[in-house]
Amino acid sequence: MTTAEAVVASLVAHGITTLYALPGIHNDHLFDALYRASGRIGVVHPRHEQGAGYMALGAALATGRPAAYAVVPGPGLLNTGAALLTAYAMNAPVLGLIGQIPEADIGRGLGHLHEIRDQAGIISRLVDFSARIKAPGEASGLAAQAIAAMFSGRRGPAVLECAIDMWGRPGAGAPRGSTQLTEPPIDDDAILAAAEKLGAAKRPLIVCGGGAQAASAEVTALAAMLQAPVLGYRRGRGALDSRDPLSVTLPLGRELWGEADVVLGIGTRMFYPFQHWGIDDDIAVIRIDSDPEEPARVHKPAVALIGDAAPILRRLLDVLPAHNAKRPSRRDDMRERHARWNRRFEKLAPQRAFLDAIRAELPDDGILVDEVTQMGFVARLAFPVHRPRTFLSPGYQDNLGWGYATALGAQHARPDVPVVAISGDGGFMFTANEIATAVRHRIPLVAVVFSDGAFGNVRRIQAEHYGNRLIACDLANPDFLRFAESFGAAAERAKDPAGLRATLKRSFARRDGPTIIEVPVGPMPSPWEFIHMPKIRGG
Ligand SMILES: Cc1ncc(C[n+]2csc(CCOP(=O)(O)OP(=O)(O)O)c2C)c(N)n1
Ligand SMILES: [Mg+2]
Repeated sequence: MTTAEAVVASLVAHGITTLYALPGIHNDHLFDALYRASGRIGVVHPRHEQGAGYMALGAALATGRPAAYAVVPGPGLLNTGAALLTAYAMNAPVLGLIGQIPEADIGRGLGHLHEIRDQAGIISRLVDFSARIKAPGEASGLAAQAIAAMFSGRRGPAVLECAIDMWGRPGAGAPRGSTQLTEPPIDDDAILAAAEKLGAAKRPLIVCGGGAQAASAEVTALAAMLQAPVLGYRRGRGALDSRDPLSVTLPLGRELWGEADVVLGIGTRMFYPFQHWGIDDDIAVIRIDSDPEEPARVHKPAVALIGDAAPILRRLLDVLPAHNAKRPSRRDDMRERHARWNRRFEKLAPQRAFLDAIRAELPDDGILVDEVTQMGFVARLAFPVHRPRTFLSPGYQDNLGWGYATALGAQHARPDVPVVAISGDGGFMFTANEIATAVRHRIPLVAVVFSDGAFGNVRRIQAEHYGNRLIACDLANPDFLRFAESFGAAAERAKDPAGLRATLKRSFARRDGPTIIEVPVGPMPSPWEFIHMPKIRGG
């Protein structure tokens, strides 16, 4: 086998059935190997490399499975930079296959096509695991190692580089099958300590991050056992169904943080609690995290459990009943608190009405991909999420423009459920070129573009805090309907929430290609008072 054949066979052996990839001469042997493996692995070719990175990210987030992309070196790699950065910030298992100049000339500065200084060094700043395949015999082993690295310790992306003259070279060994991942053994002393603390708690609280998405059943059982509210904001949403009165987002989560005596953080950096709301010694912190460095990064926890959340929580659920105090049901109390915050959320009625229309049409297992937009900010707070991995929000990079292409990847990887992307007119145009990819590959993504003719969020900040000195925030837009239709996509316009609901119903029924829905809107009320809230603990 050639290096390329071995890498392709390795992807297949690890259950990867699509490569999101944009070709170029450095990777011609790789694409030829893909051609010959076409019964086992497909290629989706986007129109810009960022589309390849984001689509792999969307596929990984929507499935929890590894996803891969391939691009040429230099500009190709850099074009995927924001997607790779976001994959890192979101601990998403994305594998990048990046081309290289001729092996013998790497580092010599001769100025080969697409050469970039110290490509390996740049990559090593973006991901935790990276390597270059320096001989065909290394290909299968490195591919297996890269994919294993994506699922061990702190989860995240990995990159393999391969030189233009290495892909086609014969001498590679057979692919290694799915690597058996060795999780650290569960620390039974720590389980007992956690069970005793949580069992004795008067007002326990659970905080979920992205690491809880694979432990939804366990989180649900633990919340019921403890009668503990479960805070999930963005990455943690959907670990507990929003219909459960114990399920909270911001800002109710902050109120509960202020009252809690024991908190269990599951696969979360606890960024809002620690950095915004404050921490003191009256709350015992228990952490579950796959990254051994994470639990003590900001505040030393009373107990830290290292590893995958689901098996740790299952052990905790076994041990906890023997230590658990009787607590009254929190159902009525939580209902009353939700009602109180819902009244304050009335300020956000314009956004909520559109989000309600989406929720009414999107089935429980349908996926919403949010954006850095007025609608997205409110969705993070108030869009009901019923299942894990059905609310995708771009993590702490919060990079405008991730939405459309990431949602395409999610929809491609989950053709069985409807996926809807919400964007502003600003964010949508970052990757609107990928409508061509959606049409070419018949991806039935529904994108709702809320068009206010502005980088609205920036505009409002300039209006409110900079004396209305507006700069660089007004937008000249295409006619979105004619734009979408010119690609061969379906296009609709909705004027109000009822209209949006009707167009969504039609759009979700269309399964052979994409739909773009434009919703013209005016300025929206600010959600920021509900997101950036002051300290509530620690003086
Ligand atoms: C990569 C990136 N560049 C810039 C920003 C800063 N930014 C945040 S919101 C925003 C405007 C968004 O405009 P639009 O998508 O139209 O949404 P709207 O606020 O109008 O609803 C900008 C430029 C960002 N978050 N990410
Ligand atoms: Mg806008």
